[in-house]
Amino acid sequence: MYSRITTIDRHILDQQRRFPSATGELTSLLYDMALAAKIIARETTRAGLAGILGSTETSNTYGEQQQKLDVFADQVIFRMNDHTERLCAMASEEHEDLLEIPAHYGTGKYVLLYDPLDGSTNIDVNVSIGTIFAIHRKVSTGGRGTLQDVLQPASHLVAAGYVIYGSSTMMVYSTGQGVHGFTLDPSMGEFLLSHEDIRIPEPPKFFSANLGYEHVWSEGIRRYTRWLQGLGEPPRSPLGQRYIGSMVSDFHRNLLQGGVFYYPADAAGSRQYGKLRLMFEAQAFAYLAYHAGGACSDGLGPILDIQPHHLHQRVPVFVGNRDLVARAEDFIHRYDDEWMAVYRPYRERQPDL
Ligand code: AHM
Ligand code: MG
Repeated sequence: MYSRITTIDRHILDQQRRFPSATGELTSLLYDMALAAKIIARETTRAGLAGILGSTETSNTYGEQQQKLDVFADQVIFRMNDHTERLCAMASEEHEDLLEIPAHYGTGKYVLLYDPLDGSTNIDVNVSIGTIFAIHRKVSTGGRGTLQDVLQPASHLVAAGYVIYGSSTMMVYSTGQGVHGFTLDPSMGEFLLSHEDIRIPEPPKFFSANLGYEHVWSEGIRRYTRWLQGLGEPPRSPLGQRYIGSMVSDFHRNLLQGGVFYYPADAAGSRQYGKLRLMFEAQAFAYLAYHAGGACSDGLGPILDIQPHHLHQRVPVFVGNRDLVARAEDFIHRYDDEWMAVYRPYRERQPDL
């Protein structure tokens, strides 16, 4: 028997009550994300049956092939939010430009950034995938949202979260007052509070990186990896290695069990700025890690503090237990001057608004 049952709706409302001046718009926006998550969950679990699997003809702004479920999830989130008058604009990883609110609808004081289905190359092999979202407050002065509203550092976020479509569907979110996880009961269609006030545990258990790329990594990243394996200086006990290749799942596991996930830049070659997207992936995880007692860095400093310059900006990511993230920065600062000289100007570029 449960001792206390809390739905996500009630939890979001309880959080809002802590801010007497809150108007309820953020609360409603989070409800809508939970509803979108239920619709996407329904389709991801039925994907094989519905014959929806496979690739569409189109590709996204990175030239990568889109899966049909990406398109579906992208549209669900957009349509859920385009007419509510809570948003001034949206931005999705699947679209090159800012998504404007249709002219016949009013606008509101927030901007929503989302990656509708991250890790979508895993869809065809039944590996967990996820939706990532982040919410900034409108800062521009006109009626409609602009790039200025989107290109804000993660330290300005008012909320962020993700949904993981795995052995069960979970939604994890924060509005800056702890990180909370909810598990979907499919029979009731309700997200129920299952993980209250998540803190990244100590000691950490895992490191998560694609070791297949070691040949393109810098000296600092290679030494860092050996250190995590218990083979470097200063001595430490080795961590286990786990890598799913679906960032929501890798982050989620480390959030609950302790560890570090990293997707570094290549020392040279095509990914010298990393692979992951600052606005659609890294900002949300940086915010969640911070509010769960952890840290997130691009190897030079906190991702929370990076002033974005481009909607589809790339960023190296190290996220998880604080000391493991700090140690990555340490190795990079000691061994990777050459790479830093290439990356720093990109990181510090000013937005062209
Ligand atoms: P995507 O946004 O195109 O799905 O790519 C992001 C995903 C992350 O979920 C994951 O951490 C990473 O790509 C895996 O990349 P790789 O296969 O290079 O290890
Ligand atoms: Mg993605």
